[in-house]
Amino acid sequence: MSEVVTYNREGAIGVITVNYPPVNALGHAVRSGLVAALEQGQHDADAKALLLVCEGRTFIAGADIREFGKPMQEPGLTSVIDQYENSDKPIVAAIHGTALGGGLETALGCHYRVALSSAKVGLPEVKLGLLPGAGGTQRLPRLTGARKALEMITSGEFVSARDALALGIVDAVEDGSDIKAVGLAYAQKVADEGKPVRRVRDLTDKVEADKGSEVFDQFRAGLEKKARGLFSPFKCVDAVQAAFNLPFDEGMKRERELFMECMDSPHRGGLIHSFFAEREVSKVKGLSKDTPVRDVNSVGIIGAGTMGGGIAMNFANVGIPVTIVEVKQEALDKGLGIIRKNYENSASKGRITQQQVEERMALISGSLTYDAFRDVDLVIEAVFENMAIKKEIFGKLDEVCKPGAILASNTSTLDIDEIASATKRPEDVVGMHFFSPANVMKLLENVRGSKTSDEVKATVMAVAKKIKKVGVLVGNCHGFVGNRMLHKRGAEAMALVNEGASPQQVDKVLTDLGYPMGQFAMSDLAGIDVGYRIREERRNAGEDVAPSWMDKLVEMNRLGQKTQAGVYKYEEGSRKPIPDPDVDQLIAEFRKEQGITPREISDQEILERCMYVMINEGAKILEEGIADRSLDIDVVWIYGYGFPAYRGGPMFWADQVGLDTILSTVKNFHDTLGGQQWKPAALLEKLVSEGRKFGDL
Ligand code: 3H9
Repeated sequence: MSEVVTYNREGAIGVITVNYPPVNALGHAVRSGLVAALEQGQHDADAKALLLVCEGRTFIAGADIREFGKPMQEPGLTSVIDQYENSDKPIVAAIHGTALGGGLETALGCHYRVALSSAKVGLPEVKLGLLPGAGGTQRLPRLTGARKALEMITSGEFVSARDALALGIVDAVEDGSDIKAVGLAYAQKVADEGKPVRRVRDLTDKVEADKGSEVFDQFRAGLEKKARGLFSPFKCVDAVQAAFNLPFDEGMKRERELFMECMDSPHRGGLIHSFFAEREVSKVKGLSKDTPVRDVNSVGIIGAGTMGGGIAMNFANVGIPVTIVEVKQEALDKGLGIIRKNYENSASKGRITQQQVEERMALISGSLTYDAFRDVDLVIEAVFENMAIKKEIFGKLDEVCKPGAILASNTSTLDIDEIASATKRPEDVVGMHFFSPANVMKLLENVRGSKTSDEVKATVMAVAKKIKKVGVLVGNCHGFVGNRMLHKRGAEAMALVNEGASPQQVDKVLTDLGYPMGQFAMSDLAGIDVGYRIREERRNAGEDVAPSWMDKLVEMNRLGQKTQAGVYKYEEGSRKPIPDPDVDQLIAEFRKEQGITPREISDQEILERCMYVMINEGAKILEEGIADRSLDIDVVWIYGYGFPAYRGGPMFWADQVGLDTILSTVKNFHDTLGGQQWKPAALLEKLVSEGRKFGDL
């Protein structure tokens, strides 16, 4: 028998135990082990009932995702589950941790389910671009009815053991931590009471009740908005509906067909890449599990603006006290007031309780003096982008903070080494670049300076995890990974409009690709005065900065969403960008002034110029070692800029387009448009000449 699944008997109960770390995924060894162990149990005359239980941190967390795309080795999961369901002896699944995907499907093939109260269950396949492909779409609705099954399967969200009990997914919930003892006791009860084998496939009452229901069309309509651009959520609805329209075996066949359609869709590859990339980014080159990590039990923040306030909330949310320092009481009061308002908003939507609002606010204090930072473990500076001010601040922090405190800057572009040079402890200085709104966006771009110690790097990565962000460690350069690429895209988008495209045409190409918003809608959200101020500063410093039609908008006090007009106009209380003929007029006049004759620009040219300029820059970023792996860049873009996860991130997307296609187009733009941004990255040329991809690095 396989080592990963064992059979033994305890009294009258035959115990099948899965032990396949880290998450007992249903790889080939587990599937064949499950079949062999079941056979033993069936032949064990002294076993009155069987128990399926897992070792380690969790019940089976799903199919082994690493096997997807490779030839399937028998037995398939559906056949394994059929054999369990058809067992003559009743089988109890004992659930701890998370029973997910194929794991929950296996449990649904058993005849009874008992769970620890800490456990969760779910069918998250949709998050990988799939649908439950081993009976989940046919068995779950037979227990829960259509609506709840659709909710769980189209969202992929987990439900708690107690909710699962209420929904009929599990039969009993027990407190405690010893899942084997809980499972044995339940199986013993089943044996003692002579309970029958109860097959979910045979349950009919919920199916009859929801046959012909309108709920399927309601879900499809809802998904048109929620799941824009996605493929598998719609297939999930089709598969669940089959449970209500077809007999069980035919429903299973339909599920399989739809599952294979999802398997073949490009979204599956992108989402699975994103799943693993999100986990890989925490494994940083040069750091190991043995790298010491400092305790961070208290945090200081400089600046109570939007960024500082959002950052503070992350720490308060996980119980870490925060002190915010501002220059003026008024600014401090305003910042603290906004934090409270944000929490109150969450409470009014039922996301947190009023008591949690008070608990979190109690963890956030304000001060007007740096003395408040004497004992904190980490300080994050979040003032506006000005090197002289940042250096002054870090000089002061160096004097005040205790030895070993980490001094971080939330700068989005500036040189971490220069900031660190204002201190006598550059090894403790690091960038922690949060994305706005900082309490919502999942990315934390941690920036290593040339002298940042390994301990500090490891600590800021651990802090990211603690505050439930995805931390990516990157090198130091202007704009780091995310903004360096974004700036190239922004310049190209501007150039396209100068040459003849409209802002809405550029934005539509980007939203069609799957971005939540285009370049110009994003500028309006951030405020177009930000770029204006930077351009003005550079002009004042004597730099030759090209004029821009955006400058004219700022001079007309069209600053973006905050003034209800920028590149687009906005209706009161709405964030929906509305194209504005006045802006088209202004752009037309600007072109005339500049002597530009506008031309028709195709969507394909917009896509290539906006995306390939980023890919070329991404290749330079890899070449320079600013990002260690292309997946680091992918994760930055998915979690910091809303790049569609189903496309796997920009570098993964580039691999799918084909690096040879991208290189020849980049060369063409270099010849026709010119500019450093189109100089092909040496790495791109090398990869093409070797027939390799970014993902092979
Ligand atoms: C499915 O079931 C299809 C079926 O319907 C039909 C089939 C015919 N496979 O997240 P963590 C690895 S689709 C392989 O850091 P946590 C993960 O990469 C599947 N590996 O831990 C990581 O490896 P490493 C449906 C997997 O405690 C390690 O385990 N199931 C799988 O924060 C620890 O993971 C899902 O979609 C897997 N299925 O969270 C569940 N899962 O240490 C996906 C994890 O080398 N998994 N790994 O980096 C999860 O949601 C979380 O991993 C879980 C644990 C909640 C389980």
